[in-house]
Amino acid sequence: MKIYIDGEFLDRENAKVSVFDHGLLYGDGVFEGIRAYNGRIFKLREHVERLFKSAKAILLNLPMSIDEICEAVRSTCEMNQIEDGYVRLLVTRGEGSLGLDPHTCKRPSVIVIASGIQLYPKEYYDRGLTIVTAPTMRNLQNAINPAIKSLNYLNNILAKIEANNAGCEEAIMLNSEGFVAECTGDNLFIMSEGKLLTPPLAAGALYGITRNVVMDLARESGLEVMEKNLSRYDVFVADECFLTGTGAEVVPVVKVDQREIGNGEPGTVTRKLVAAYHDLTRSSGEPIVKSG
Ligand code: PXG
Repeated sequence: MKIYIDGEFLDRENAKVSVFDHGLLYGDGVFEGIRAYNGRIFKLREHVERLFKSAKAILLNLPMSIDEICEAVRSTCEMNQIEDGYVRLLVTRGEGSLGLDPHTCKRPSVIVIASGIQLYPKEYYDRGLTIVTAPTMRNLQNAINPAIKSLNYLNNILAKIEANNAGCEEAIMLNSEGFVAECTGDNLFIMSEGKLLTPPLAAGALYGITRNVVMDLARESGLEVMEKNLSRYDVFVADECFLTGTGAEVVPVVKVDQREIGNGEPGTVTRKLVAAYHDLTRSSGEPIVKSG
């Protein structure tokens, strides 16, 4: 395995960052999780553009252009002969002093790790997930805005631990007003009265790339799609519920806080979107090996 760090490819044993890197000391940095399917990187540019927005929001000037970062991701996949895989792209503030002032950091580090993918068990898709609401709420918009995909993921990690303690894989996170924001690493959708609904981004969600793709796919299939504030009640009484994310793709939810959703089985619209998303991932994307 070769890992990309600041323009060099290093063996796993030698791929290291300094203990003075503010990414480690303070979670000061940003990241993306990207998938490759069939020798192509899915929505590469969208992920890199979101990385730039996250970096801008934390006043981190990337030492490379969007095209250069796309190329670093592609070449790391090629170097590791990735066909189907998971890519972690991250930028740390870089090495600095022990104090938290980022001005002491000399240069941000760009790291790309391309690995094989640990797929979610097939039964999650066949039978659907059981989830709970986490006691830990989503960060406030004026704290670390949840749209920033920062290296400080403790907000989500706490909620993930709460999900695991309840015997679940995922948990709904509410915002400070009590509306559904999203899950710990996935956006949330429901089907209600024939419409596909998802919380607006202002409810405190990540601007999910899978969320966008799924909204487009649903609209193309003739469904009405709306962003709407959702309460836990709205989720409990929904006809269908599913989550979207790069790792999970589209995954049905059949039980929330002990309430069965719909008839307790993955819904028909959900199943269609699972299949449509699957097809799109296998038929589009940035080729890893350049032809010609
Ligand atoms: N919300 C949050 C908080 C996320 O971190 C998503 C939604 C889905 O966004 P995309 O753009 O992927 O559709 C994410 C991203 C993992 C893992 O290993 C997944 C994410 C983040 C970090 C790790 O499963 N999901």
